[in-house]
Amino acid sequence: MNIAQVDYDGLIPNNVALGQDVRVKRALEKWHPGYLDWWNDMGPEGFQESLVYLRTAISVDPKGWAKFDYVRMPEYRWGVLIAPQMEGRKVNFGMHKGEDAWQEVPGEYRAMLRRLVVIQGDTEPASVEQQRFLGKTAPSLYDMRNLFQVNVEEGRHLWAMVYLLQKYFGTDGREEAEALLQRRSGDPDTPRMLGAFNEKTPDWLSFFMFTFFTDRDGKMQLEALAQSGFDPLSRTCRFMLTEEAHHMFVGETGVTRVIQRTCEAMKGAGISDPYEIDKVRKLGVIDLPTIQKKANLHFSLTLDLFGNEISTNAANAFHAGLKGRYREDRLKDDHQLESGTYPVLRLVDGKVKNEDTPALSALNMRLRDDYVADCNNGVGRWNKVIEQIGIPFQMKLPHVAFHRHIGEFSRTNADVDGNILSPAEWTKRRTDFLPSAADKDFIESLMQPQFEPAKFAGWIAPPKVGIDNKPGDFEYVKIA
Ligand code: BYC
Ligand code: FE
Ligand code: FE
Repeated sequence: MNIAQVDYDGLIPNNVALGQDVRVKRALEKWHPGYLDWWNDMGPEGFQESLVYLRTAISVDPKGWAKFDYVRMPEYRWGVLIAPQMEGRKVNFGMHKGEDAWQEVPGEYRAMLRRLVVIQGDTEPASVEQQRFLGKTAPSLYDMRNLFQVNVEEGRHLWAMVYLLQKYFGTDGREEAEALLQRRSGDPDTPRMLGAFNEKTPDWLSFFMFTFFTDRDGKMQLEALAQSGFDPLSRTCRFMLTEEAHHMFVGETGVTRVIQRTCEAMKGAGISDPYEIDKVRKLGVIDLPTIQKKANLHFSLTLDLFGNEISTNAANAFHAGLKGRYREDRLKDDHQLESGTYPVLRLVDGKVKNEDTPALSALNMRLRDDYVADCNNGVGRWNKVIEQIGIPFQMKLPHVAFHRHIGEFSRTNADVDGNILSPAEWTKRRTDFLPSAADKDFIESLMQPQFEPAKFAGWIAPPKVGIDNKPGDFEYVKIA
């Protein structure tokens, strides 16, 4: 069978020849009911019976891989899809550089590889759990549909990692696959593994910030894992990245539409000072300084997901050929990094300073730098909208030392410009930088559902074009 075609005949759509792999097929079929229980318990609340206009992958050919149709979410065809094998692919970095890429797990790297797959897998259901109540306050059916699209695809990403666990990691893989259905975002006893995935996503501005910032960490990590010398992981991540592009789109256009609506409302009311917060809020839109605070929060929480700036784990994973740099294959150096250095931002005697560090140890920092650059491009596009409407305000990423819980800056307090603050100053000024209880209450007051086709809540502009080129009055979700 052509790898680009997906086999839809069995219970589990796939392009990995599951039909000929009885052991793994059975293992996945056994895991399936638990997955559906999880989806029904922890997936989008209140809309499981609704018909949602969703895309489903039918091929892994980048030119035409998805079809759109109305689907009830629990009936979505979650499947195992991987990108085509590249003939003669090699390990492209680390000590095994130049050897044939591995089709089986190298014994000596089993534990390291399993940990990477489990951590990646854990984030996917976590995000669904974090977003499960948002359907009820969707600002439009268009947005609701996009939320559910992201949710079902994060569900599929869990399937992607579970396939790797079941196929390549034997009994312990099976146990990890079960555990992925047991942990719960924010649960004090069985939390999800990484910090940001235990935070709340309480409102739609948070959702858009999350898909802008946190799904973008997903993109960076998947790009790094797509470089892996373990070929099945590489191929899996390559296809996940195709889906991830839409998540970026939802975040970027979501925030842009909020900003646009605010600026247009200000202009209409003749308010030019963005800091006239009460006046702006009276217009029923979110003032720009509060949008900035939400960005500060989600950016800083997401930076923690890159781990410690200086990390032996990261060095080991690179050295072993398991996790590369962002777009490793396009970089021009020796791809082994045994000798070079990389500048790492550190806290030295209470001051933020760059320090040259062995390049291998600094890989988390490097990926984070690439991430920050990618975020900045998006922020630049937000600012174009503000500028075009003519409001004197610029969105800006906070300093990387701001509001951190992992790494170099977790033991200090910094403001958004990276100035170190005393604990007392931090407490006093915290709500200058991060949403206050009053900010949260205000945003919550705006979160009134708008479920009529073609209509949008007053705090967000309509999108430029519909999904799948549908007209403006298209009913993206038929609510049951
Ligand atoms: N929270 O050596 P270090 C996505 C732990 S998002 C809690 O610096 P390393 C998605 C760390 O585990 C992408 N703990 O760690 C987005 C370690 O503990 P142990 C997810 C943390 O390994 C939106 C210790 O601190 N994928 O896909 O270099 C929606 C020492 O740390 C945290 C991946 O992350 C934290 N934030 O870096 C849906 C890829 N940070 O083992 C989906 C796989 C660190 O010593 N993961 N620790 O007990 C990795 O590559 C790395 O494990 C990490 C951490 C980058 C996460
Ligand atoms: Fe994902
Ligand atoms: Fe995503």
